[in-house]
Amino acid sequence: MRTDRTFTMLKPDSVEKGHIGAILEKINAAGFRIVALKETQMTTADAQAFYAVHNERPFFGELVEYMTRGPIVAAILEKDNAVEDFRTLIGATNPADAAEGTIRKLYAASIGENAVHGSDSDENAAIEGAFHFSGREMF
Ligand code: IDP
Ligand code: MG
Repeated sequence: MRTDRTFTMLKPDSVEKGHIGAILEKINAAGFRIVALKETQMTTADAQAFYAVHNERPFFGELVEYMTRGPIVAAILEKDNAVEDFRTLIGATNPADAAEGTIRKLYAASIGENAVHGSDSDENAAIEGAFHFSGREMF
């Protein structure tokens, strides 16, 4: 299992607010190389599958609604210790708890609309990257 890749999505709120460029710049400045990148929109079935681990949670319906309401930017990122370092860069799930300078502190509105996704393990990074990208889209 490789440890130098993670997967991210700039969620619909980030795209709506025009934050794609600013967030990609933060990612770049933190030393991540972009392996794959695209703007796309998830269907309801896509979001239900992507977040299946949360399907018993009370916020699941709201999460699927949010993640499908507009386009996202999906990306695979490469750096040593990618998963952990990217979670540090984005900050806590709830922006109220996120450290100063983190992407969620800067750009997230709430625990629900929190600007970005970051994989939580090397295994999930590989699964989530493959969910959005074919091998021909990874460089
Ligand atoms: P993470 O994105 O920091 O890994 P998870 O617990 O995996 O956080 O939750 C996935 C996503 O579900 C969050 O990023 C957020 O968009 C949403 N979410 C998590 N907790 C809540 C909540 O309490 N209310 C509404 N939405 C939530
Ligand atoms: Mg998570």
